[in-house]
Amino acid sequence: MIKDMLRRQRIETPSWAYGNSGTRFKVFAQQGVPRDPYEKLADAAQVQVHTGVAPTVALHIPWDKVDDYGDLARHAAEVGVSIGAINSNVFQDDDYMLGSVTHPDARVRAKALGHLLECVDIMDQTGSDTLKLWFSDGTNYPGQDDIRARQDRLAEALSAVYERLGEGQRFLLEYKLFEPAFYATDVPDWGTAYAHCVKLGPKAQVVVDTGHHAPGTNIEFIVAFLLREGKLGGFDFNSRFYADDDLMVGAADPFQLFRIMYEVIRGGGYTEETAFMLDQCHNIEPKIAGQIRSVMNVQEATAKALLVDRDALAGAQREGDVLGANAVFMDAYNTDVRPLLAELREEMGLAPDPMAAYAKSGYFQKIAADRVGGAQAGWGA
Ligand code: PSV
Ligand code: MN
Repeated sequence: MIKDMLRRQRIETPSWAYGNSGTRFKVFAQQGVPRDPYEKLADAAQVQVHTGVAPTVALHIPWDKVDDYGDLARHAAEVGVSIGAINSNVFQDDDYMLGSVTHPDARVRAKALGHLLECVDIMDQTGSDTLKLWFSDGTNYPGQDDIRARQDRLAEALSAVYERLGEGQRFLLEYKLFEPAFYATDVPDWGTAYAHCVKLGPKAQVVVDTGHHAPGTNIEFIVAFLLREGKLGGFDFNSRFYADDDLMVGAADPFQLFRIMYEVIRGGGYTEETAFMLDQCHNIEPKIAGQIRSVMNVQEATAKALLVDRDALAGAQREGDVLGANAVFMDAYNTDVRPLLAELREEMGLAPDPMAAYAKSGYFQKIAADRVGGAQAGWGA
């Protein structure tokens, strides 16, 4: 039963995780990094080959811009993956210094909206059903712009994108507390994202990027609440110690990941309707292996969450047995699920240890030798 649930799990990897990345201080180039979206998909396919639960890849436009998206989708199928969410980018053009869809100038707003609509065109061409919207929009100084008018402009743009969505398509609205805006971000929290999505209708849902909260925020509460309202569209998984660190999910706080996955299961969100995506950058660790490790971290948290004895927990909760209820929860968390997952992988025809299998495959040595010359993909290219 638990194994069946784990076998059905789907975790989407992001194309940008395979490119070079870094901080504003330095982007370190690594060996074998893809030069184009085709090579990114080939790398993502390795994660699928060794884990069996990562069959889709999120694209970021314009980082993954190609002439022929139909051809890219065909290439994806050839290497054994398919295209997942299309991530829009209205944060890297000079025009967006004061915002994109909330910019005070109507010309800039129209340009940003044009990009979002282009992303829906790309969904049509790739067969993707999910558009991910993240806005860096906001202000740095009190009085800089009209906070309320910016909400009106945001609502207008979201409504136009919503109207453009086709049958079976949806958008996920992502929030982020701060950065790059340092005073007031236009979509800073789940409440703002939720309110806009509720107004628009069922094709608009909230995506929870686990790195986008103030320290100490109870993310599992947000997950429980959004699921209860039918508004949790998915996750951008990563982990953070300080700000939006984009580190490997489950690295900073595996217990938090377990608590989140418990609420997902408890709230009926463990279905194909919820997008479980990674949104990470591997600045100093090897990228494909970093993605494999991340997928395994999500699997481990999920297995532990599935192990929670729900009947015993409900019983203890009914009795007001505080310590008993907590013990049921902790028992599951403290279970070593690695043998169970190793067994499952063998049943799926995979190696029990994906990290070791990938290392043994020689794929990294091959791309390091083959991918010489050309411009390596990076965060922003
Ligand atoms: C913004 O910080 C974000 O989380 C959005 O999802 C972007 O699309 C992504 O990072 C880019 O890495
Ligand atoms: Mn994100």
